[in-house]
Amino acid sequence: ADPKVKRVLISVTDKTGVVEFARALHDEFGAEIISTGGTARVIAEAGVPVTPIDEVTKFPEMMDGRVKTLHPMVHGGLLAKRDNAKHMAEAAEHGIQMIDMVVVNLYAFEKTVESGADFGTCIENIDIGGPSMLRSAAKNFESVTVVTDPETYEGILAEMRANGGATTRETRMELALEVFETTNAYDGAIADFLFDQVQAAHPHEHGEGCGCGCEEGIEAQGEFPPECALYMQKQQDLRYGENPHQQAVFYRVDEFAHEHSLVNAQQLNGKELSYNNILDTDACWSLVRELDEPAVIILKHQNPCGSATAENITEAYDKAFACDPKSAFGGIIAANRQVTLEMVEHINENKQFVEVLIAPEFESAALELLQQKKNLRVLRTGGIDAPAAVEVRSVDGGVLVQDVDHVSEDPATFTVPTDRKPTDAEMHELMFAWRVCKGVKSNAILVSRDHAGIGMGPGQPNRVDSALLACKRAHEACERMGVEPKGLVCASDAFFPFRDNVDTLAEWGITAIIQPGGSVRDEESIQACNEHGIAMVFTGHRHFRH
Ligand code: 93A
Repeated sequence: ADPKVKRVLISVTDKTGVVEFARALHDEFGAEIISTGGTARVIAEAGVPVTPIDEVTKFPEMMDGRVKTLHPMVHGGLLAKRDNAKHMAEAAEHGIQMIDMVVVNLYAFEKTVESGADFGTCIENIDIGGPSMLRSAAKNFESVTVVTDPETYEGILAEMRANGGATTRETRMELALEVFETTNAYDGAIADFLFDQVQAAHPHEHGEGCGCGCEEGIEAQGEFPPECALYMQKQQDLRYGENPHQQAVFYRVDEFAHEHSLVNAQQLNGKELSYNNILDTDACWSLVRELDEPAVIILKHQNPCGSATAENITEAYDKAFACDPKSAFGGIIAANRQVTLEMVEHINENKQFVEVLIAPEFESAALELLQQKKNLRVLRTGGIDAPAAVEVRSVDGGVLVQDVDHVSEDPATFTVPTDRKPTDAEMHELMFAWRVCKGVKSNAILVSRDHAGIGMGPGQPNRVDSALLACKRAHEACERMGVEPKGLVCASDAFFPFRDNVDTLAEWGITAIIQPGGSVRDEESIQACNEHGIAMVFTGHRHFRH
């Protein structure tokens, strides 16, 4: 038969409903109530008879309450197996009486941490005795009922009333499970807290992979992931994948698509899109949509090797092409305005071999000229809405879903930590570089001049290498264009961990820098800028692209 609840130990921080519970246990079931300091006081004041814990342990609560219930009189009474003669004989020998029910909730550790309490207070609020009792009772759920949530008091009383003053085994086992879930979460919170403290004691470069959890401080916005069945419909069988020995298919997902998505673009000319065409066109189209002024992006292998904004789309194309004509060969072109005949004529004059040209619209004469090249894939999106809200990538055995990365930060929130502030012209240029840099693979450095991304340093695992590449390309571009390498500004997708990036950029004549900031060694980079007379802007946002 289920053991009747005759002796109950109550020790709670959250005292909600505890008096009523204790009264019912005493009045209706004749249970003896044992309790610790504060809890005993509350119960006694309400007129319910209660045995103070020190009468049971024959020890006073000591060390500011750190040791109250940690005693064999308590734990023996909880852990002894009632059907084990040896256990019961040992209990009898030492005068240990059985405890049939434990009612415990823990020191509010998490609340204490959240309240911003000092370190010592947080430590003091690590409950040791409480979890110990919970665990002892839960382990011995065959005989002991363990209650840790005031919300369950009523239900437990009801069950005892219906079950001759005992709980059922099923309930005790469920309660035991609840206990280990609770103590598991509780220990997790303590470990998180100490982890932060240990990390704080060892300054390090915060950033991706630093492992300190600083990344987790960023809250996801709104409902996420969006309600989505991920229903995929085959859009197109592809001839092959990234390489000819790989098979591939292109699927559409209606939930992700909108009117002007790549997946809905109308192909007006050219061969079938290949796997790599689709990938690169997507990157190119996504990036050109970030720019408000007439803009052209020329992209190769996921990176914008040409990027520019201008008064009109033809001029934007000319400037984008001039960034790096060699890399532009075999690239993708995306325009954020109607493609003009003039622009197509310029593409032809440059003898630029183009894989895909994507734009919202095409002048009819422009299209006619394009259609003379039967291989050139021409995609018309019909408009230029904001890109889709979510992005999905596959990993081994799963998929990753995230919000699409937009440059949505408000420039009014940017700060300038350097002695020299950027001039208006520099600030304008920096904003262009910042937007385009988002589309460059990390570590990304983009050097721009006159609203053209003339130097790109993509994908290097070492930011100084990215910076060097970008500067070198920018200088080559200036030489080709026959202009002085002046008025060069630079954007970095993530912060500078050391001042060497600034020193490198200074050597190549960069006058202004835009970057997120947030390194523990920001001061060194600021110092370097001040030495070189560089103006630097912190955006507080980073734009990794992996
Ligand atoms: O400081 S403790 O870790 N040491 C103990 O021996 C002990 N026994 C119970 N904390 C201990 N408790 C906790 O005290 C309980 O988990 C409960 O949260 C709290 C109730 O204290 P009081 O009855 O004095 O309000």
